Amino acid sequence: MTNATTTSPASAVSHERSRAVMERGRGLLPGGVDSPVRAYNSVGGDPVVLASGQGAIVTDVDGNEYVDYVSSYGPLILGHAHPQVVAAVQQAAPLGTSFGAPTEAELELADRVIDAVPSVEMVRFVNSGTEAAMSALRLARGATGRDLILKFEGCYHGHADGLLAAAGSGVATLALPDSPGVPAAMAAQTLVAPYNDLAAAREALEAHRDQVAAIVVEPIAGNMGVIPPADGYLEGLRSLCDESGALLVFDEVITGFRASKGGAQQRYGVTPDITVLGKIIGGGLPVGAYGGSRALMEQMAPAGSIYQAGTLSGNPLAMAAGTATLDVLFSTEGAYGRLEAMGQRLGAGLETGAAAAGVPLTVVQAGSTITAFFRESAPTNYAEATTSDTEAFGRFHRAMLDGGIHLAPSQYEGWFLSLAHDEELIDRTIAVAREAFAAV
Ligand code: KE4
Repeated sequence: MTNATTTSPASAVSHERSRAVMERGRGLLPGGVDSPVRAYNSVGGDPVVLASGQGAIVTDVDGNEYVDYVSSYGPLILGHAHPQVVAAVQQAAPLGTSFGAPTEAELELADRVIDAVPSVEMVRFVNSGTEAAMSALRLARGATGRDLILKFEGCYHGHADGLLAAAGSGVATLALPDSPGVPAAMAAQTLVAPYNDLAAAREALEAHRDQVAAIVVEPIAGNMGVIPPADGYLEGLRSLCDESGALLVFDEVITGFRASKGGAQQRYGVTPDITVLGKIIGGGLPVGAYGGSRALMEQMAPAGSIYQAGTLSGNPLAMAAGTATLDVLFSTEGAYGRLEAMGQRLGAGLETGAAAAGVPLTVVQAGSTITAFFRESAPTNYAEATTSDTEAFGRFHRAMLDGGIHLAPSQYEGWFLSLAHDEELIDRTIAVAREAFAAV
């Protein structure tokens, strides 16, 4: 098996089978993928097609191995195919893969989520982060009787129509569709303001007094690259919601159980009204969840009248994988400190390597997630993030891939660390990056 993580020159590494599979895939799936970012459009070249993962290592269909920092974009905080997660799914599957009826499995996971997340007294499971965010906003609209939503440029909350909205001409201007197929009327229910700008958020609320149902925010942004909240920003949003009657929705699909055991809301000590979750709570199986106070959540059908449903919601396999993931994560002594330390080691090594090659690079870290921005300083919002040198990132991405390091194919995604990463793999990544910066 050709091992890309050996010293074999990039040219010796074969990607023949990946290319053949992508050729077949482009005839069956739009762009050959089931989610756009996987197609490598923003970095160029052919994607590597993966065949398996074990711990922090993934193997492609040509047998090349890579240290993985995509980690399925966040769910795999334990690494790939953790034995206890695999065992949980293997034990659940022979009992039946879905029932469409209440099961104890969903209560086991609900218990753990409610116990860990400060704002959640009651939770509802769905099948993706998109579905969770969409449902959370329906709850906010139903509970407040208001229609408008305020979101922030560069924050992503899944692909529900009203959330694919681009900023209008000003923060008080209702948004425009950010994708064909999103009706203008849907986008016009959304206001978009710059992230980390409290004055802009206040202006939007004042221009639409008593009409905004919710402010929805990634408490640590992860979809324009990792961008932490400015000091006081989350507290300011909390106050704006208290003053205006809008509900505060934290989208913790990435940060939930990753930023800390209780997510970003625990790390920053700011409590939202509704929390959106996903990724880690499914251990790699399809899952999403939203939760909040009992008073709010019991407005959802059938306890209340706000409707949301799902054939596979609370799926026993996903519940088993999520429960096993949280049990291993919470029982691992010093897990979050270790993830933080590895993130710091990696970030420092990347910045040193870039400086030695004269490449402008700033690494931003939020716990176990980092982004290496190809720019001189850390961005504080989307407009600044998008001044990064994405061409340089593209060349870096390919050089890292040739060196056996698997990164998300976008400047605006995070590098996700797991408990399966260790100092040796981090140092190997830094060494490969040092060569890659020379190629940039
Ligand atoms: P899903 O519908 O993809 O499960 O979750 C949507 C979502 C909601 N909220 C946040 C903060 C998210 O980051 C996401 C999805 N994240 C992206 C990567 N940043 C998923 C990767 C992809 O789209 O393929």
